[in-house]
Amino acid sequence: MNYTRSSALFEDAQKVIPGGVNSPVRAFSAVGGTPIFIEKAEGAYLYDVDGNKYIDYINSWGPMILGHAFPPVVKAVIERAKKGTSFGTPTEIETKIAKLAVKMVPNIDKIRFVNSGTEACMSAVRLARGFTRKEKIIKFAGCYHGHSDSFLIQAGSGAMTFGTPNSPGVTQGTAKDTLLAKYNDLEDVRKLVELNKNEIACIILEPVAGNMGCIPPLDGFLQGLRRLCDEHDILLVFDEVMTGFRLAAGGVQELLGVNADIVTFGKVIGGGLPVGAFAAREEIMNYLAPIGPVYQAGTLSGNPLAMAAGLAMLTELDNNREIFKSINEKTAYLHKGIDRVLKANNVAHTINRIGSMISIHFSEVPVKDFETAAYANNHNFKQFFHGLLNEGIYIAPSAFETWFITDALTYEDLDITIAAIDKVAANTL
Ligand code: KE4
Repeated sequence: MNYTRSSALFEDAQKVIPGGVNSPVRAFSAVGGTPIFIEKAEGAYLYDVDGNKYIDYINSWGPMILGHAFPPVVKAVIERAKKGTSFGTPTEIETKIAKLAVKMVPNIDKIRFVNSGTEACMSAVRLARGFTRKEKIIKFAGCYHGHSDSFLIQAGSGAMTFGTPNSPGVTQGTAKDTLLAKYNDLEDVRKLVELNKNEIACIILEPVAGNMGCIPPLDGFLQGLRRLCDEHDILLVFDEVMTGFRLAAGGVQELLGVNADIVTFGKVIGGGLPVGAFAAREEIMNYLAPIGPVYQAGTLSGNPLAMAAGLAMLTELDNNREIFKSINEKTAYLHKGIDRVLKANNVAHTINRIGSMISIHFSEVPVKDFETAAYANNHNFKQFFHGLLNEGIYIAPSAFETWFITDALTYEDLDITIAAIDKVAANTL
C-alpha cells in the first residue's frame, strides 16, 4: 500500500492539531505507523487519500451500522440543511426522534439530547448525584464513558478504595468520589458498596463492555448489580453509547432483560452526526432543568440537522428489525472464519462476541475483565493490525477496542477478510 499523501497530510496536521488528530486513538500510537487520511467512504468501504480501498471494521467507532453515506441519512441531512441547521429553539423534529427512541428503548419515559457520548455520561452522573443527593460513583476498570473528569480515574493503590486521577488536570478532589471495581466481579462491587454505605449515587458501566475489546457480562452480573442497587438505593446507569440501537433496537436492556435507571446513548443515535443522549423514567428526568434543580444545557443540543440524521437512522432500524438478525449472522460467520484460520496457523487467541460486537485477543486466557484483556500479546496485535491494513482491511488501531460490524458488509467482504487474516497469520504471527 502507498501511504505517501497520508504521511504528508499527517505531517501538516501535526503543525496545528495536537498529535495531528482530534481524538487520540486515531493517531495509531498503540500500533505505531502513520494514520491514514480518509478521502471518502461508502457502504462498508473507506477510500484513503492515496486511492487505497479498505473494508471498514471501525465505522467511525460504531455509528455507521448501516454503512457509510447511508442514502436515507444523506437525503435527510441534505433536505434539512436547506432549512437551516440550528436555531437554538425547540423544533418538532426533536420531539419526533425523542418519541421514537422512547418507543424503541424499554424502561425510559423521557430523553435529553446532547452532543456526544461523553456529555451524555457526564450529565447522567450529575443527574444521579442530584436525584439521590449522594456524591460517590462506582465505575469499572476498563470501562470508558468519555473524557469527563469523573471517569478519567484509575484504581487507588492498596487499601485505598477511592480512585486516583489517570490524567493530569483531573483533581484528587474529583477522583476521591469515583470508586473503581472489577468488571464481572459482583463481590468486588458488594465490598465497595459496604465500605461506602449510603454514599453512592450510582453504579455506571458498559452493560456489554466494548473498550477492553468486547467483553460480555458474565451470567448474573447485571442482575446482581440490579439487586445491589435496589437494596442500597443506588441508581444503575447503563452506558449504551456503543451498544444502544446496535445489540438490539432496545439495546442491552432489551437483549439481556435487565433494566437500568438511567441509560446513555451516542454513536448510532446520531446517524453519523454528533449526538448523545441520556434517558430514564419520568421521576428521574424531571429532576433536570428547567423543571428540576439539576442543571444541564447545550447550544447545539438537539439541533435539527443532527436530529434529522439520527431520526433517519432510528427509523430505518425501527422499521427493519431484521437488520439486527442479519448483522448478527454476519458477525457469527466472521467469528467462525477467523477462529478457523487462526487455529490452522496455530495462533493463540480468544474471540469475544455478542451480537455485532466482536474482538480478537492474542491470548488463550478467557478475557472477562481489564486484567485479562491487558494480558494478551500486544506485539502480535500490532503485527496483525498492520498486516491487515496492508491487505485493505481496516480494524481498530488498538487491542482494547471492539470491531464494529456494519450491515453493509457482504459475505464476499467477510470471506476476503478471513482470507487476509489467514495470510497475515501465516506470514507474520
Ligand atoms: P464520545 O464522547 O466519544 O462520543 O463517547 C464517549 C464514549 C462513551 N461511552 C462508551 C461506551 C464509548 O465507547 C465512548 C467512546 N468510544 C470511543 C471508542 N471506543 C470513541 C473513539 C474515540 O475516543 O475517538
